[in-house]
Amino acid sequence: MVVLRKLPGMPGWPAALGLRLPQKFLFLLFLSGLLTLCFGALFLLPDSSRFKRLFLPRRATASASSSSSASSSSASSSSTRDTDLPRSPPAAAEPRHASPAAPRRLREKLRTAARMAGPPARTAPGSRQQVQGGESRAQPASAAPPARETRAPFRFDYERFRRSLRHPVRGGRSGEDPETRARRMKIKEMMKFAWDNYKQYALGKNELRPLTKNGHIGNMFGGLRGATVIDALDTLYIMELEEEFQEAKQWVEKSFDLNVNGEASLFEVNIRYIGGLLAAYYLTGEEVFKSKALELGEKLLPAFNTPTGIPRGVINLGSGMSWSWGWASAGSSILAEFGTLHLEFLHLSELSGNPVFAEKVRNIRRVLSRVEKPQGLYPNFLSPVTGSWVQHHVSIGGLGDSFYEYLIKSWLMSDKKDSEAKKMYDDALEAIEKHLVKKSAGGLTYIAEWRGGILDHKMGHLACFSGGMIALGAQHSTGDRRQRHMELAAEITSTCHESYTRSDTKLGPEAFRFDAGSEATATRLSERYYILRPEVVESYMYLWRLTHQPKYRHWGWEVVQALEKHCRVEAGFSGIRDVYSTTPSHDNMQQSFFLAETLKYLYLLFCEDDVLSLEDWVFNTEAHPLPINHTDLKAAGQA
Ligand code: DMJ
Repeated sequence: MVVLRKLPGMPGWPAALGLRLPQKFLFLLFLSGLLTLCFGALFLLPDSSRFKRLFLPRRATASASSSSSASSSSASSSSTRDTDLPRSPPAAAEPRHASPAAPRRLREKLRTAARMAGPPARTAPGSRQQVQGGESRAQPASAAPPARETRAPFRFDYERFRRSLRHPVRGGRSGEDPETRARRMKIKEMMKFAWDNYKQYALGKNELRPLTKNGHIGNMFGGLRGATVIDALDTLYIMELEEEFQEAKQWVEKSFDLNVNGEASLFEVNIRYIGGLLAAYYLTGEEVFKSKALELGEKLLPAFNTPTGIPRGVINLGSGMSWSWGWASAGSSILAEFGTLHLEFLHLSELSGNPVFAEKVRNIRRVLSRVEKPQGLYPNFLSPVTGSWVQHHVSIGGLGDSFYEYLIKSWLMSDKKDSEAKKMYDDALEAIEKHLVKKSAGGLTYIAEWRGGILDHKMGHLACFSGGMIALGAQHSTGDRRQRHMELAAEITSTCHESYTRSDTKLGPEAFRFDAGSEATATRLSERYYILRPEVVESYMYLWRLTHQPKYRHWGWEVVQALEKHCRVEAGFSGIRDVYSTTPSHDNMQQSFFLAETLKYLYLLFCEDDVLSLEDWVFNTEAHPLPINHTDLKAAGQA
């Protein structure tokens, strides 16, 4: 106690008061008691958090402070994981200057002002933001617990989500005829065969090479492995291939390494890996799928660091550096790539409580809704620097396709709240109907491509998904429009079926044309191949569910038979090089989307409608089911 030390030449101040020894002791005792009381009071007083900050380590003060920063949600660092979440999100917390000494009404006002000031970086269960549907709405004030309470990090309420579903995910198993069941079982056997061979010869590689019986890694996924495992998870689960699902899950737990350093396609990683992991989580509730999806999602965020926020197509998953595809004109980004992130990114925000993912895709929407569209059409190439179109090529097939798909599905996934997406979809479809939909001399309806105003009378296999999409969208139109769109969907699907029936293998070519006397056939050698693509059976599945016309099941069964005859080899399924040759040569590749999409859509075609019901789920463009946000049940507290 420095103050009591006797200074040279000066009497000590207790002595100066003329105290004797016992009195001195009593005085010292009293003084030390007083000091202890004062010091302790600093901590006991209600508004003592500032003093605490002076004395306690920074981390321990997190729950006492109401000052978590919105910018902490930034993409960049691993500090955005659940364990590091600030415990007291600002939207629900009191502003720093609102001491309990302030009158209650003033404190209420301050709390309301804080809530309206904008979304927090993170949200806690009591103040969760609705991130689906392009909206960000705070829950009512009554849901927010008092600011000073210690809160747990954000946790997605999986049980609540499951209660919000209207149908059991694998359906109720009623009312099916024996033939339908037998066909479904056959498709399940095909899935088991595809998986078993992948597991035996290529587990951990991206795809199986079924002729040479080894694995293929490729360069699309930036060093990530196991594309077939991730793509197959939900199909295995839905088909009740329990043992195989466990094998796949174990691989994810033990061997799926995200610390890779390579160039990945943002689009492919998103639709296959993030989509596959999200679907596996929603179907099973297994945390490993969620945490891997979120970790991977954060690795994709640097791709959005461009002047417009439109992401570039390629990203190094290790360094975060990103760039545009070398083949994309003038460093542009591709419509079908940056336009196919919305569904997955909204779910990443929903599951993490971190709005950064949703903000990224809302910004893409903003740029697209503002840019001028030639004749109402969306060209395929956009500059991420200027936000303007780079080339006027429009296609509902490759380079454009899933952008349109994600507009209508964003609206559906938002429980029909995202009206901006619906309007963009309706307007785009109107322009497509007006400028691109044509009828061939032989009466086949098709959707042509558009190059600066000149039509290319060609349809890619990829464009055949549009029959299903247009039928899905038509369900929510009325009167003439609904009928017109259902007819268009059926006609396009029928044209795609023609592209199959007109080949010798009964499988369709990569692209088919309607010029120089050809009708739904490939005219170039380079367009005759079939790589196990799903788009045609995808449309059969939607048209079946929405019309129940038996022809769609018949057409699907034709595909099953053709796959068995021409694509099944000793160790898996392979694509073929020429659909017009009865002795086709195989390309030695079992694509991961064959397990994710082709076999899943075929299986669903022979299921009752309540298996992955369209009332509960939308399929991402890789056929991974993502749940619809049933806001009515949530609002009513039934979920
Ligand atoms: C899949 O990866 C997806 O369907 C994507 O949208 C387009 N191409 C393949 C399948 O053909």
